[in-house]
Amino acid sequence: MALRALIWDVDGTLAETERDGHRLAFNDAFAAMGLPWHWSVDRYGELLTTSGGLERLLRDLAERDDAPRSAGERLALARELHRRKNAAYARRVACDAIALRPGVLRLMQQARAHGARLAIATTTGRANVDALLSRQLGAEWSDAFDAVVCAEDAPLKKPHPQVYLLALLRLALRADEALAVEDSPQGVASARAAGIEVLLARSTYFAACEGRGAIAVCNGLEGAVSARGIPDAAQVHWPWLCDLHRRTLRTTRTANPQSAY
Ligand code: XBP
Ligand code: MG
Repeated sequence: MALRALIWDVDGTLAETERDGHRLAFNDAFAAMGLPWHWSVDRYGELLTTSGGLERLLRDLAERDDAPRSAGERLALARELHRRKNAAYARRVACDAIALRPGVLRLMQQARAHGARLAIATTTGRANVDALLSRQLGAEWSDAFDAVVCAEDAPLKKPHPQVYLLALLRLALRADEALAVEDSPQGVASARAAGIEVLLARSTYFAACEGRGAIAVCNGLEGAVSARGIPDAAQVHWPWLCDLHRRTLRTTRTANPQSAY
């Protein structure tokens, strides 16, 4: 079975959007609402174990003494902050503040040149993806992708597999025909729960992630990448990924001949 699609995570994978994008935009929203709150780089790192910006706000509000006491008021406040955060994020990424990670464009082009398809599977909202990618890839960015699955389509956030299952459905592919590119443990768990093998390209916030569940691990697509049962490569490139995918399927089939692989 050939590798037919690469399914990309967005935040942390396509671009380092968290520390200098979403985090700063959350702080913009706190300031705009006159709240004396500020998420430091370290605090945001703690909060990133919760997927989803709204869910992250609700967690923080539940943990602070100076937030509204009732759950209903906290939800209303979190929704308004999240709305403002997304508007601030769009303004920030529109001025080219956050570039794609090195190697992303190259690997996308290689995959497409070999007839593979591209998809997006993200926890963030469509407007945030649009703001980032229209700046980085141009207004017609979505033409490059056969499926774009965002928070609006898959409300069950990673590590739930919903977003990846939906991406497979829209691509009309089986799990063993695709490979996910992720940066975080929640992302790896989400793709694996959908049966998809994962390349982990660690982002800054998940630099210490061991990569359990991923078939290959690197710190970036332009740097060295390692995987079990195949020689390391100096960078992540399409022929190496196809070789890895083929060997992985062969091993899985040998170990479990009844499996879908
Ligand atoms: C990462 C997330 C998102 C973003 C913020 O998504 O968990 O919540 O931090 O975006 P992924 P929202 O890595 O799956 O792309 O505020 O829109 O949730
Ligand atoms: Mg991510």
